[in-house]
Amino acid sequence: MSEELFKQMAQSIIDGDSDLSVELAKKAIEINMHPLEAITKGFVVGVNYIGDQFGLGEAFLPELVMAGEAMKAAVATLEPELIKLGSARETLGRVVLATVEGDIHEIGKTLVGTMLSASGFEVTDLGVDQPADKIIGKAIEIDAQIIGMSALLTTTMVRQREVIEELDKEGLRPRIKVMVGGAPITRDWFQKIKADGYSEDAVGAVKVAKELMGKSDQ
Ligand code: B12
Repeated sequence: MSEELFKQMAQSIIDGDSDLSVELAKKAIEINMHPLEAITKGFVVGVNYIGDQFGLGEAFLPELVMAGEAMKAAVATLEPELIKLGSARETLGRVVLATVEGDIHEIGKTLVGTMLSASGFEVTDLGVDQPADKIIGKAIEIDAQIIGMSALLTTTMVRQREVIEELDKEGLRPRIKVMVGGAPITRDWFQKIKADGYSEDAVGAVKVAKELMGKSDQ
């Protein structure tokens, strides 16, 4: 039963059918499927497929855009459920989250933000295409302990390093810790740019953020 639903979810993204992806997300809620399971085993499979096809030249920009919209709509439908299931008891820390300058991919970043909020972090999500000075300025303004940066393009991941270099120059680390992620981000890259934390998915992002706050046992 779930397997069939996962397949339909993936297909709705591949077809760029937002109405259907929202309907399937609602169905998942109805049958008490864990929202993260619906995202990772269903919808993400579809968006990854389209991404691969695009990379191979077998799918084109309009299809990528439609798939992105359908994915965004499905995740937005599941977000309130993720928040409800969250284990928030106290404020674990303040996080400024952004997709770096030149990059407009927001789905993964938003999912990381939702999971962090659901787990008790106060998240200020600046959105996409955010330059270093905006990210750092906001972190200072709200006295954030963590900056989380998403980058989905190999051409924009270098922006993560720029923010870290700027923080170092201003003497703002280790007061502000930096966590990085996004599809092209690897452990190698994270070590190379001397970030404080890295995760390849939203569940791992929560774990890393807790570790950075010295609260890994919660
Ligand atoms: C959907 C999509 C789009 C949508 C985005 C819609 C939106 N509102 O976000 C649109 C159509 C706008 C788009 C545009 C482009 N895209 Co695009 N896109 C994708 C696609 C298919 C899926 C991305 C996605 O949402 N995945 C689902 C989410 C849940 O996963 P995620 O983002 O990876 O996030 C998870 C983790 O990475 C991690 N994470 C993410 N952020 C963070 C942050 C922190 C702090 C942490 C700890 C963890 C973390 O946790 C998340 C949740 O598990 C990818 C392919 C892929 N497989 O990644 C291509 C892809 C990223 N795009 C690509 C390209 C080339 C483009 C364009 C340049 C195309 C063009 N010619 O115009 C433009 C770039 C525009 C720009 N300036 O940014 C390439 C990048 C290639 C490269 N080597 O750089 C990819 C890989 C496709 C491909 N195979 O060629 N894209």
